[in-house]
Amino acid sequence: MTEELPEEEIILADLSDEDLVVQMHDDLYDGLGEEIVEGTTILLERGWSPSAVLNDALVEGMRIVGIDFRDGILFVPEVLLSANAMKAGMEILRPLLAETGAEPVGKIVIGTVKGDIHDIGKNLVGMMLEGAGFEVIDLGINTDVEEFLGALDEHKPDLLGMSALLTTTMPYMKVVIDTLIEKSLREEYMVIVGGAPLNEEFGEAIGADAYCRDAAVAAETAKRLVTERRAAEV
Ligand code: B1M
Repeated sequence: MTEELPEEEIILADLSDEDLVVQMHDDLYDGLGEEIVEGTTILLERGWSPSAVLNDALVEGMRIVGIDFRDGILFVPEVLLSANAMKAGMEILRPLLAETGAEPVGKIVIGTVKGDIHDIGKNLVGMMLEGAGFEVIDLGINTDVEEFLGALDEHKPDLLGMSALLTTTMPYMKVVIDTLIEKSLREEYMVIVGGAPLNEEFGEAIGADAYCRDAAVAAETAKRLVTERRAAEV
């Protein structure tokens, strides 16, 4: 009879930065939220910037999860655990990314469109926008045109931001923009869109003001659009 060897416990704090990042990719893959929180904290304590932890440890880990999800190696329940682990890490980074002494530069209403429940990218965009000095009103996931219109009316933001991760839900962005046009509201708000299946061409085709490939670009673009509009109003 063979004796089972006990699994060697990995002490995250003992790992080099490089090994810790690789271990965090594995932990994200395995949906281990506590380990992701610990790894995130360790990297920050070692002087990593919040955006480096976000991109190298969390976003890269999720990219790996996405490949195996696409290839049928991982399934929805497992990916949900990974998503929750990622969110646990993001919660630690949120206040750090949002730290800004600056005056609010503008207001944005954002949401993931109807039929779509992916919110990690949208949450990241919200964090980066907060970090860039925006007040962010986040409508969450599965947001229909009435909810978008209601929030625009209530909050009177400078911008509307929509996120979609599915090829089947991205056309809904056009439904929202067309409704704004129908109600003669399109000129009131600048519209930015983003999400993995979108591209520049799609953004133009649906009549958005800008397509943003990632959260950092979303923050830069939102700032630029607000500055340009304010300058044009003077
Ligand atoms: Co989903 N899923 N999923 N999923 N999922 C994708 C998107 C998919 C590409 C996986 C794959 O096949 N490789 C595929 C879509 C295929 C397609 O349509 N082309 C897919 C599928 C098919 C599905 C289901 C249909 C699976 C099923 O049920 N059989 C189902 C649909 C549910 C629904 O929405 N109705 C589903 C479900 C899920 C989970 C619930 C398990 C989970 C979501 C959990 C959550 O979000 N709370 C999930 C996940 C996690 C993914 C992957 C693996 C990761 C997405 C993610 O969070 N990425 C994804 C594979 C992938 O994208 N590689 C996949 C990390 C995030 C930081 O990146 O979201 O791209 P991303 O955001 C980026 C940019 O896109 C951009 O900035 C962000 C940060 O830089 N961005 C914006 C995003 N929004 C923006 C808005 C902006 C500006 C920039 O302005 C407003």
